[in-house]
Amino acid sequence: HYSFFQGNLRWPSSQTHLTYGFLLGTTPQAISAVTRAFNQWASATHFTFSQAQVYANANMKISFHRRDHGDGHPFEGPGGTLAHAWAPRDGRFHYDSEESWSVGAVRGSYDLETVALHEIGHLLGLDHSSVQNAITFPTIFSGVTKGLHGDDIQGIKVLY
Ligand code: TQI
Ligand code: ZN
Repeated sequence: HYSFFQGNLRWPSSQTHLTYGFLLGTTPQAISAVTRAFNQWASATHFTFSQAQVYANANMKISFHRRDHGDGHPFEGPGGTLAHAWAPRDGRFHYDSEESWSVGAVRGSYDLETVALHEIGHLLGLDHSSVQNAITFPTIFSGVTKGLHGDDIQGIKVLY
């Protein structure tokens, strides 16, 4: 089953449109993959999303970093944490640039879009689910893709 962060952190119910932005230098492949992930969440929830004109003004900010990147949660190189995102309404979503990333299922690499689906779940207020096929389940394998699950959608419905 889905779960929420302590305090049921969420975006204001009146704010159904949220914007996202990419740090300058983000690759077009990553931008496309994350955009597809936002589109998946939009088609299954009451949210709509668009890319902010100005990165600094975006509700959710996506960037790639390696090792110590100043937020107190350093990446540790290949392996370990792949990406992290914060609960509402922080908006930060960081990928570990030292992981092997792919678009789609590629042996030994992590699918950018699948990981974005998971991290956007956190950005919207979902903590981890106990349902194996849920995108918010706390395990993912390299070389595979995953989509949204009814449990994730139900979680958003209940939270909002
Ligand atoms: N990153 C963890 C995650 O996103 C960071 C984390 C640990 C976390 N504990 C948390 C975030 C509690 C929110 C609440 O879960 S990760 C997956 C998963 C990671 C893990 O690199 O381990 C995915 C990144 F859970 F599916 F395996 C992406 Cl899809
Ligand atoms: Zn997670």
